[in-house]
Amino acid sequence: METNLERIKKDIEAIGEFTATPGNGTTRFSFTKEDREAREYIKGEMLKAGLEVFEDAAGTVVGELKGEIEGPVVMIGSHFDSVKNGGSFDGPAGVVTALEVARVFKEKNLKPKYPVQFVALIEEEGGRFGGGLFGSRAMAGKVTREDLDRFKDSEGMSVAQAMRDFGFNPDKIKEAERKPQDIKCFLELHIEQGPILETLGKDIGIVEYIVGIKEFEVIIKGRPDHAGTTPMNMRADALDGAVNVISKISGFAKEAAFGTVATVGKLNVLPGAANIVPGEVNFLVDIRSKKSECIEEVEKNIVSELEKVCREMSLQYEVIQKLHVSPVKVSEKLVDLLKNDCKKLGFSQEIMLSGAGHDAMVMSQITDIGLVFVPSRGGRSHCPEEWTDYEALQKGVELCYNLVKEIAF
Ligand code: HGY
Ligand code: MN
Ligand code: MN
Repeated sequence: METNLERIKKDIEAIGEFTATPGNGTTRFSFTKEDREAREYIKGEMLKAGLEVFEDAAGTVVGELKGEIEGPVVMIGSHFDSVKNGGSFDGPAGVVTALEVARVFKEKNLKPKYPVQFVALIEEEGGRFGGGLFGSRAMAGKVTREDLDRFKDSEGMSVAQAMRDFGFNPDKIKEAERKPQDIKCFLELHIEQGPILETLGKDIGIVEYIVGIKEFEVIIKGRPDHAGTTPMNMRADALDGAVNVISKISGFAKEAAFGTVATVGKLNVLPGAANIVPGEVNFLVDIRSKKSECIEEVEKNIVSELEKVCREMSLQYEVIQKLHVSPVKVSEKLVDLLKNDCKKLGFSQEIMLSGAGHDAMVMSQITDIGLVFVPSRGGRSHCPEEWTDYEALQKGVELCYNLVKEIAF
């Protein structure tokens, strides 16, 4: 191996320290103290690797190795934010891959023809503001200045305000945009976050398709009343309505077939007391499928169920779109290069569908993408138990190093 296992391990452990929930997984939301600590570490490692370091207008950290020519750039990286109480590998495995590739380029004094940009993307998970894929969507020109006011965290702080408090100017968001001619390709290594590679005993997942995702918030409004004195037939119970709808959602996903999945991962009941009939409920719906029409079908069924239940129970509802990304086919050229490189390196490989969303799916809107998976122990992710053996991660890093060398020269 030309990459260095100890450095890979050190990076993952160092970045994993930057969490708001020590002892209970990684919680690293964007524009927070933990974000600051992680980005300063990453910038430090990029500088040591001899890169020119800057942050784009969205807050993504970029390290650049100049090429013989001005551009287009070869880009490699992933995100450095996390979900709440997540693991140390989701995102950082791809950032550390970029750092290690940069170091080996420096060690070997490699001067590429094309500039190479090593990136740590911001707010992929949407853990703080909802939606997600923020850094890559900003690069793809899909984030508007209005979005920065519209998306808010659980304290009601907008992305724009959080950016200003952190030292970024939200009015410059459009400067983060890259044009297709600016980027030669985008390569991302990510943990699989599922059980397939471990079950099959394979080293590397080469992703061919990434599922489409639709995420939206549902707000149901009824009437808060006294829980003791209000007869059942005189209530406008927002939670009663919500559970009627939510209980149908998994059935809608199963009916849609093609591996379509739907999840309600967050539910708030207001005002939230045992002796008050819930006056308002809001919940988040996440629908994914490799077929767009399946996503539309599930959403349509949910909205018609909302219509019916709210009419029958004298409730009102609102649906607020948070994220919509279509299914993505990964570039065949990069898939073939990855297949050949795996063979050359003696790594076993599995061609896969990604059920998780990744920045690569957004970058596919402006450039060719490659997405490499390494195994997740027990298929677990988005939890403190998330783990990938360092030797397994290093195989993915080694593969990416070889691919970047092939593309950038
Ligand atoms: O939700 C996802 O699939 C990714 O982890 N953001
Ligand atoms: Mn994730
Ligand atoms: Mn991720």
